[in-house]
Amino acid sequence: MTGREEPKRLDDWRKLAEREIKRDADTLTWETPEGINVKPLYTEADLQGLPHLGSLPGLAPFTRGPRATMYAGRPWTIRQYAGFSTAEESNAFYRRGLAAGQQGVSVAFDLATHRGYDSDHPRVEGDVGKAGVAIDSVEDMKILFDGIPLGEVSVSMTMNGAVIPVLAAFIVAGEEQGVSGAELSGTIQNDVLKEFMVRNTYIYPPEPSMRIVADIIAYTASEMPRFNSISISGYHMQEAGATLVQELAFTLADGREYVRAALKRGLDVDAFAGRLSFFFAIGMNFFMEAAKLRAARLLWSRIMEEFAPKKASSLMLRTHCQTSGVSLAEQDPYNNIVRTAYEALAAVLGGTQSLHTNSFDEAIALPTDFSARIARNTQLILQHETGVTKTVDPLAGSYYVESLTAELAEKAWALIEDVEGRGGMTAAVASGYPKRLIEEAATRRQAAVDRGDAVIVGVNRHRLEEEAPIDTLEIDNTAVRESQIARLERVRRQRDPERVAQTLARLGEVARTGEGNLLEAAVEAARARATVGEISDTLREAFGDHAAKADVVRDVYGVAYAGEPEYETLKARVAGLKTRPQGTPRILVAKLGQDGHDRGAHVIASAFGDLGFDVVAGPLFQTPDEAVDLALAEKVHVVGVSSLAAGHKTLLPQLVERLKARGADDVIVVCGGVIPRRDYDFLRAAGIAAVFGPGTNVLDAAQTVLDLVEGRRRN
Ligand code: DCA
Repeated sequence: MTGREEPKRLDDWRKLAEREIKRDADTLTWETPEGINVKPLYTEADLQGLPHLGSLPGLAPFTRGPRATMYAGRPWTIRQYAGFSTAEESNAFYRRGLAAGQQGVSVAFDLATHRGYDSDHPRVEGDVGKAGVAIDSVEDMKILFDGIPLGEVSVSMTMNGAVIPVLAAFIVAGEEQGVSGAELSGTIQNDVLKEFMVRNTYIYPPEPSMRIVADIIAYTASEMPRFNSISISGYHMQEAGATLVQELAFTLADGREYVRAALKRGLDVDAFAGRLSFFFAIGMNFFMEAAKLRAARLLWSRIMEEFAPKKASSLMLRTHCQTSGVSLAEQDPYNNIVRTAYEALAAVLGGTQSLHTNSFDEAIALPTDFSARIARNTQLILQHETGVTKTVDPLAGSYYVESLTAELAEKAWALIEDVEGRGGMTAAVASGYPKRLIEEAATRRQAAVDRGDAVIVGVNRHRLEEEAPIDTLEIDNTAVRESQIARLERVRRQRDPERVAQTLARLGEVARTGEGNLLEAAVEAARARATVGEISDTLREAFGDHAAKADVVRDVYGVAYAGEPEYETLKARVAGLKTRPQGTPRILVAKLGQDGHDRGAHVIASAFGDLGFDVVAGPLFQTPDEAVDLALAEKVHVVGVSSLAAGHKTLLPQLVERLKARGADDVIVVCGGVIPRRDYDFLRAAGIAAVFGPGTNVLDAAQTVLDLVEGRRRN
């Protein structure tokens, strides 16, 4: 069919279609959260005038892939993100994975390490070894990679806040394994802007944080040419609720900002641009996700053209992808295997270089050997059994996917320009603009799920009457902490204290004066066995700590529900309390420990606020004592703790105890987030009035909290 004949034939199709469905064919158009109207039919006419068509893989602008042969030449890297408990346990887990077909390592650190605290620091009691592996010094790092040849296996490390001490410890562990910096291959995340926006494992304020990024780019460009200096990440934005357009735009705008920071530091663009890498989430909107990666490559080459590089590889976007964590459900968890497989296929059809597939139990706990095997095999089966590796960019030319690629690129470009108009990403992040857009999108998404407009099988449709429990991994946080503390003490006993003091003093000087490279100075300190906490504290003294302000988005959740009887009834009940003795119900939405995942807390704060509750949004990283102080000062009826990083069994009982000790046992404590069912009884026995696991309908949660406030329910 030629383009010219199309309009007439399309009319015929429309008539036929409307006869089939007995309504207007336009009612089949689906408006996605990105604001893209997905039509039921795409034709050759949709390709007309698309500016990006006709390119080839391996050649700029790389829409069809960064390599000429893509997976036909070499399949993507199966790189599973993992880490928990001690370095010994994580090392054994990596070795089992590599023996079973995994091709690269990706380290998950615990939150104490992320935030630059040694395992013996009092603020991290509930966090050590929980959501990742605890690393306090080079000695831990050496154990982590024992028997894994660092010159051969590439290692990615998700580290942003404490990136200087952790990368320094990695470099020294390599050295002591006989592998020089020049031989090390891998990636460091080192993407701090998205930490301020969504992930929250920052330590220092934005400006010195950007200097850290630039120093690492400079150091790796000269000393570690095989190492990717940064992994510019949209993943956490999508996890926090961003639409795909927001994820694309903010990630690429972040990338532009890092390039500017490196150039400002005097680097030549071609000296570092080829080692910038990216990281995207792959959710359930299958074709849109594949198109997103194609659009990302197209837009990145457009952005990089501005800096006039001479090497074509400087225009190239290479990326890691991870299947979406938020798309997984606690309910009917084996469905997650299927979700992950579809997402993996979308990532591969989009042309990812490296991929992590989530384990089906990740909505609830850390993966077991069994769930990790299925996740790994999901990729091995894709690589070896399906034939998807045989042809480069197989979706090219699809009317639908090419249209989506163009539309995503166009919409993301408009948002990138919008950010540019606000002075670039650092300024936009400081103003809270991207964070606000993402939170609004997250709140809208939650409302769509709660209303059943967005279907999740096993959660809001086809829910099982009874869930069979699954085996999940539990970390004995106290035992890990004790063993870390014992090793820390040994390290401190065995090192030369003078050398430690000297190297830390030098690091402090580099930080204060701006002369010299922070990573270079930290490598010296790591060689002397200065710990992650000591190196971070030295930088804290020079740079200060960053504290974010907690804001509550208003009138998004409520708007999505306006007129719904259930919502209106609840709102009336809340309003009715105003005139009763206790007054308007007040809730503190609290985050305890180093867990910075605040999407759930924001959605709850926003929804409860719209329902008429007085909401106090607590700051991140509170100790139980600090949360109690705030609860009493604000005279709240309820403390709602959002916990996503497994600290609940340590921190929640402490919170209840502290409230009691202050004579405030009438304050109701509830919690929600990633909390395995097996912990519910424990928490209830510890005095938690209600537990809301993943997939809880927000209105149900609000109703329970209201019942508790009205004294209708007692646990
Ligand atoms: N033919 C020949 N060589 C190829 C081909 C091909 N078709 N495809 C890739 N290669 C080469 C690459 O050039 C590269 O070699 P180089 O480093 O010397 O240039 C090597 O094979 C590895 O391939 P690559 O595509 O770079 O894959 P990875 O090493 O896995 O790196 C990347 C992927 C996204 C760049 C990296 O930043 C990464 O691994 N990120 C992971 C981030 C992460 O794990 N985050 C966790 C949340």
